[in-house]
Amino acid sequence: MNKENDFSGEQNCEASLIQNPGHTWFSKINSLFKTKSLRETIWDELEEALILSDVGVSIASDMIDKVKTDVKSRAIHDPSEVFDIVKIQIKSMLANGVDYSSLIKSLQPSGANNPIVILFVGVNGVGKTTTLAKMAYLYIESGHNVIIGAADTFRAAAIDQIKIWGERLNVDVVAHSQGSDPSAVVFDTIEAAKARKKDVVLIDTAGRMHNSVNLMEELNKMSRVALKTGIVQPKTILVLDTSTGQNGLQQARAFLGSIGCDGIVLTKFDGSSRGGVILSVYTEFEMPVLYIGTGEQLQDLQVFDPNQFADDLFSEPS
Ligand SMILES: Nc1nc2c(ncn2[C@@H]2O[C@H](COP(=O)(O)OP(=O)(O)OP(=O)(O)O)[C@@H](O)[C@H]2O)c(=O)[nH]1
Ligand SMILES: [Mg+2]
Repeated sequence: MNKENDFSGEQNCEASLIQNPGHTWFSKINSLFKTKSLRETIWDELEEALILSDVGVSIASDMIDKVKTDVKSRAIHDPSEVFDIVKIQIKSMLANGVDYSSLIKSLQPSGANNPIVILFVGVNGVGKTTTLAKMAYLYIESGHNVIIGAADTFRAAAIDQIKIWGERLNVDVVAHSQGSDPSAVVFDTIEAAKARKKDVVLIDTAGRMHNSVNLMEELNKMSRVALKTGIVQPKTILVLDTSTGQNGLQQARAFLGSIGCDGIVLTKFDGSSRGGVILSVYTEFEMPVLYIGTGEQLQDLQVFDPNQFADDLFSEPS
């Protein structure tokens, strides 16, 4: 992993992602090109393999068109050379010309008395609360002081869950009672952060509301309330679940509506056969994946480095 992109410490930098079972979704593509000559059906087989791993139909066919054009214009016949072109295409789609290090840096606190505030949003059960805890861990590891706001007031169990993470992390959790106004929790958490000299405010939100209030309106209100405390613009991290594939992207789009986000975390990458969805995230949200969740433990969050990731995808498992 690229250390420049990692403000968190060393713990998640070393492991090769290919060690992870989540990456079996690309092994089919690896095997397609292990032949002596290019068979006519290769493009259909490649398209099928991409779609089965949830790359998305239009992205898959677009990618194949580009590879085909390149192969034709350079008169390539060797399957391994074609495979190299596929890899280059995938790398460029993952990178999207995005400056990852500045995006990661934008999630760093800017200094005393002006804590960074991050709202974790996403549909039910995608892993918002767990991701918040994992990011809290990263911030703590890199020397920051974190406070958590329990703004998922929809279920009492959600408040208990985040309190348990707070105890494990030894971090204060500001909570109100079930059913209370999430924006009030946001306000109180930021005020507490200022009073207690915390520089990172992480806000857990609900995937649905206890009343008929539109969720988007509620998220907007939380942002407005945060701004009223005098801090800089709060950040929004969208959490997506890999195992829900293309469907999950559509749900998240409906959920977020016109609200943008400042970063995306793709959870449950471990063990999912739909990892190809990572190639569609940018197209859907115009925001790349910044982190990948690879398990249920605090350490199971990896900074996403597109080049390293693509190399890992195609390296032979040892
Ligand atoms: N394997 C795996 N499980 C994960 C990952 N992230 C979260 N989970 C699990 O997914 C389940 C749901 O996670 P939560 O963090 O509670 O999800 P949530 O979005 O906060 O859920 P709601 O608050 O109900 O909307 C839990 O069992 C987590 O342990 C991941 O990266 N990998
Ligand atoms: Mg939750």
